[in-house]
Amino acid sequence: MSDYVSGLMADLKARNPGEPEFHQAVQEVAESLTLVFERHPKYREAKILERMTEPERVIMFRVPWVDDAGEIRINRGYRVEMNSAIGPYKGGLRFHPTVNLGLLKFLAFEQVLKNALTTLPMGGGKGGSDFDPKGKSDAEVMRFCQSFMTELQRHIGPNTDVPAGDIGVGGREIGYLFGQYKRIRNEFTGVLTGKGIEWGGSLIRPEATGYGAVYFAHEMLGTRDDNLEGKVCLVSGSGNVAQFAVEKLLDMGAKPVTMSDSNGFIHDPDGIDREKLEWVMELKNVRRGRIREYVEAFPHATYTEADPKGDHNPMWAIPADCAFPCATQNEINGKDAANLLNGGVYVVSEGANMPSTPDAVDQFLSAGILYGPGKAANAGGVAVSGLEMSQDALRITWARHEVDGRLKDIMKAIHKQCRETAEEYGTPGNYVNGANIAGFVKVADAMLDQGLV
Ligand code: NDP
Ligand code: 2IT
Repeated sequence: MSDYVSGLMADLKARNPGEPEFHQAVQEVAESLTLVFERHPKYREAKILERMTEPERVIMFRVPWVDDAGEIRINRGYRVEMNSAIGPYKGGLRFHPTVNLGLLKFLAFEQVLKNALTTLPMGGGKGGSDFDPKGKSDAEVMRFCQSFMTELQRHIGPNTDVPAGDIGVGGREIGYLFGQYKRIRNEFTGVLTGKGIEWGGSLIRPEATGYGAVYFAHEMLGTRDDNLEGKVCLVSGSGNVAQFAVEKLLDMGAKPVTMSDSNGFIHDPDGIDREKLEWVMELKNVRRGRIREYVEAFPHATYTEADPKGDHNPMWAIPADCAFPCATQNEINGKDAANLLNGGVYVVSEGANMPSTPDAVDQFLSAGILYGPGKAANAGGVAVSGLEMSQDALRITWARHEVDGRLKDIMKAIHKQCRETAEEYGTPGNYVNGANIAGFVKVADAMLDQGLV
């Protein structure tokens, strides 16, 4: 690490104590940027990275609501408006008990660079709450969402800040949030993405992140004259991103064999086919059940309970060709990475944000496998959110094949930028450097153009 980067990191940690995920995300980017700062001292002199790591604005607020038993509950709401150099703040909302300011700063920081890679004009932000939708009734979720939006609405708008979904926030939550925004502001605008198709949503938005991560893997394999046909794939998670990653893997002729949730994973050596996937979608999206129920419906599969005290996740030790982590941050540690490599995995395409620890990333890079980091590989979701904003502004709806075609082109363009940038900076095949540098340079140049703001 250069003296400049170690100084910057020491300062960042002192200014932002107790935010380990934020430190981790910035450290990885700063290390990639050493190569840029050597060639272009102007970014260092203008303190671009120091400015990029300080949110333009953070909003924190009380979210009071009443549960079905009549008891008053208090949660904390957040919106981190990180960077608006290339467009309105854009990024998801996460509802999960682990949400805190540091976690959202990591996600918002990643989002800035990711959005820059999409080729669309979107700045970066992230928000959410420590509210846990699990086990809550629809009425409770609605009351929470209405209270959350009653405060958030004064800070967002279709040209200011456009939230969307993330963990714990799907179509149901976006619906309740949108309804309350419309009611308070008396305007029907594209203030959120991931909306229902009959009320301003875009076709392919629910599918986009999972599909995009598979398209990205397809592009990476293409550089080795290879493809996904017949490949055994490990997928983690069973939410929005995981479900549509599995669907697209099936379209591509691959064989997905695992899915998981925070309680454990299922392994189906026969492959999760379309019928089984449909069953999982019903389980997760309608019944809101647990993945362990899969083995009752499909007894050839096995279920392994997660061991919170374990030093690794045995799912990543299953022999396979490709891995698609689609659950959460830091779900692949150093031991898991070693197991993946030992098990024959040579493609990792990240549907989740920062699912691999720094140790895991180092191992993937040293092994020279095709490793697509989240900010490139999962950018398809926010890219189609950008397309949803365009359709809302034009008051039109594009056909499914039109949006899917644009998504494919965008994933191809992201892959090309990462690849060419990695090469330009002397680290061919390193998509981490490629993504970090290409995303940074686009935002940094816009910041230089716009002066010290
Ligand atoms: P969902 O809430 O739909 O699904 C999340 C899945 O991950 C669930 O299976 C959940 O299990 C599991 N999970 C969540 N937290 C943990 C945890 N701490 N440990 C183990 N498993 C966990 O969210 P999404 O599918 O939307 O998001 C998944 C990942 O993709 C996240 O990292 C998100 O930031 C990223 N992402 C999402 C995009 C989108 O468009 N939705 C876009 C780009 C990235 P359980 O039900 O037990 O909680
Ligand atoms: O992490 C992400 O890119 C998302 N959760 C999607 C953000 C969006 O605005 O669609």
